[in-house]
Amino acid sequence: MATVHAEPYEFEFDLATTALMIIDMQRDFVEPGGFGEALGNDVSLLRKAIAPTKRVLDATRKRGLFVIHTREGHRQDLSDLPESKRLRGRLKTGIGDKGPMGRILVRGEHGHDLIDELKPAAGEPVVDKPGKGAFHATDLDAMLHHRRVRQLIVCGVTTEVCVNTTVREANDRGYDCLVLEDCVGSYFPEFQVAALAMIKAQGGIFGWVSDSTRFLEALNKA
Ligand code: TIU
Repeated sequence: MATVHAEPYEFEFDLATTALMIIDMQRDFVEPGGFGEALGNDVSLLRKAIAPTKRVLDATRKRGLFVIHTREGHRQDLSDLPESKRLRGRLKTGIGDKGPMGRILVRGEHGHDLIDELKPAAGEPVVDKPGKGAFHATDLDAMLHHRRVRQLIVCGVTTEVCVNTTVREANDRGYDCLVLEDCVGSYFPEFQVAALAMIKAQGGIFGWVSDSTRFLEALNKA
C-alpha cells in the first residue's frame, strides 16, 4: 500500500489495483484554434494541466499502472447524440457541425482526437464516451472490473464537468478516486476551486484531492 498526503486525509492505494485515467485531453478542448476557444474560452487555463499530467503519465507507465484515456464525442451519423445535447447552447456552430478542426466532437475528426503531448501508448485503452461521465454508455466499468481496479488517479478536463461527473459515477460504483489538482483544468478559475472543494467536501464524499508532486512521491516510494 502506498499513501498520498491528500485532502481531506491520506489516500491509500495499491499499485496492482490502481489505474490512471486521463479525461478528454482533446484538441477541441485544449488547443488554440479549437472548439473551446471558438466558444470564447481561454484555453491556456486548460493547457496548464498538460505538463504535470505528462509527468504523471510517464511515471505511472514506468510503474506498470493501467492507463486509460477518454474522449468525449459522437458517431459520424450522430445517432448517439441526444437532441437535447445538440440543441443546448443555441450555438451557431455546435456538435456535428464543421468546426475549425473538423466536425465538432465527432469521432475520427482531428479536433476530437487527443493532443500529441498525451498520446495513448500501445495497450492503453481509449474510451469513446458520448456523455460527460466516462461510465455512461461505455465499457469502462467492465474494463476496470476485469483488471481488478479499485482506485483511480484522475487527470483531465474540465474539472467541473467531465471530471466531476466521472468521479461521481466512479464513486457510486465503488472506486476510490484521487483527483490531481494541477492535472485538471477549467475555463473558469472559480469553477476549478469549487469543483475541487466539492470532491473533497465532508470527508471526501466523492474522493480525494492532491498535488501531483505528492502523488509522484508516493508512487516512487511504493
Ligand atoms: N470534457 C468536458 O468536460 N466536456 C465539456 O463539455 N466541458 C465543459 O466544460 N463544457
